[in-house]
Amino acid sequence: MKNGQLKLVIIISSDADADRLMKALIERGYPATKISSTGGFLHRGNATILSGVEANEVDQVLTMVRSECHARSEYIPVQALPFFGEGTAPSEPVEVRVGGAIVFVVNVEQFEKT
Ligand code: 2BA
Repeated sequence: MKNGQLKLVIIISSDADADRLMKALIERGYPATKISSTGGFLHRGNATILSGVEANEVDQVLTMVRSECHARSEYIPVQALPFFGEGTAPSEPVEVRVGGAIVFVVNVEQFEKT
């Protein structure tokens, strides 16, 4: 990385989408690190990808995120949700958005490689 304005792109996505996105990022020469993570709402495994890039590369990274991470709907039994808990009487499943990506772009104050 050069010494321009650096950005850290933080991407939270499903595991399956994250694998494809990692491949796409690396093939195009963007550095990326994948961390296993867990969603607080669904308690499912997901993946967090960190990619430190130049400010003028952020749009290209976001284009790849949009093409690899597609949102869809799933119906989850209400008992599986943390705020209802076990022992809740059965009722209609709840529609929840899964897949897709949550993206934060933050300024990097300092970058060092030792
Ligand atoms: P989870 O917290 O497990 O949330 C999974 C999906 O459940 C969310 O998808 C959303 O569609 C739904 N959901 C979450 N909280 C909800 C609520 N209080 N009521 C109704 N539905 C709710 P996404 O929004 O695409 O988020 C996917 C994952 O991204 C989240 O997994 C979480 O791990 C992360 N995430 C989302 N927003 C975040 C934020 N502001 N800060 C940090 N992590 C975030």
